[in-house]
Amino acid sequence: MKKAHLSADLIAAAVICLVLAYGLARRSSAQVPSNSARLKIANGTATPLELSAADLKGMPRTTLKTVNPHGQKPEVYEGVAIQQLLHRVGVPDGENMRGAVLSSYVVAEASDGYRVVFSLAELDPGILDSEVIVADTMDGAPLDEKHGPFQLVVPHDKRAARWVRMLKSLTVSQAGK
Ligand SMILES: Nc1nc2c(c(=O)[nH]1)N[C@H]1C(S)=C(S)[C@@H](COP(=O)(O)O)O[C@H]1N2
Ligand SMILES: [Mo]
Repeated sequence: MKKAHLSADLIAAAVICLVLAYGLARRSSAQVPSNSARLKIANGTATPLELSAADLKGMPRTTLKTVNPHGQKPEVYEGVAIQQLLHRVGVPDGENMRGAVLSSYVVAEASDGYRVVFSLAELDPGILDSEVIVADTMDGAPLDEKHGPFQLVVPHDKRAARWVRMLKSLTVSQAGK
């Protein structure tokens, strides 16, 4: 009889341990590591691209030396030309940037909810010397929490308002549709 009690206690203790361990495991898996950030790039009904920081490092890279309108000294940004990224979701370039495409626009959204718009045409180097990039480093170092991991750098703008920090997504849409 005593033996039966003991094993019931043991089973209860084991169950409590399992429940605690499960709870701890869930808590730690809920903490998103910072390197899991994804940049989403969407164009209409096509499957959106979800790029990791490593994906971005593996694409053709662009380096830009520019002065942040709110800073004084030149800064060197490195990342991927926005046109490269848009191309991956079917945005045309060169001579194909014509017709209905010219009524399309990109919404760039940040993780704090900040959003800005660009027309597709103003992001096309064949139309404008815009040189917009999605940067992931500044002066050789990864962007800090306030700016990164991804940030738009918009050298042709006279104010920094469209230098979207903490960039989360780029979404292409057609005006009036
Ligand atoms: N995500 C996000 N990006 C943003 C903003 C913002 O509020 N949220 N403000 C913009 C404006 S108005 C300016 S002037 C610059 C300021 O950037 P800084 O703090 O690096 O100077 O960020 C731009 N990018
Ligand atoms: Mo600003």
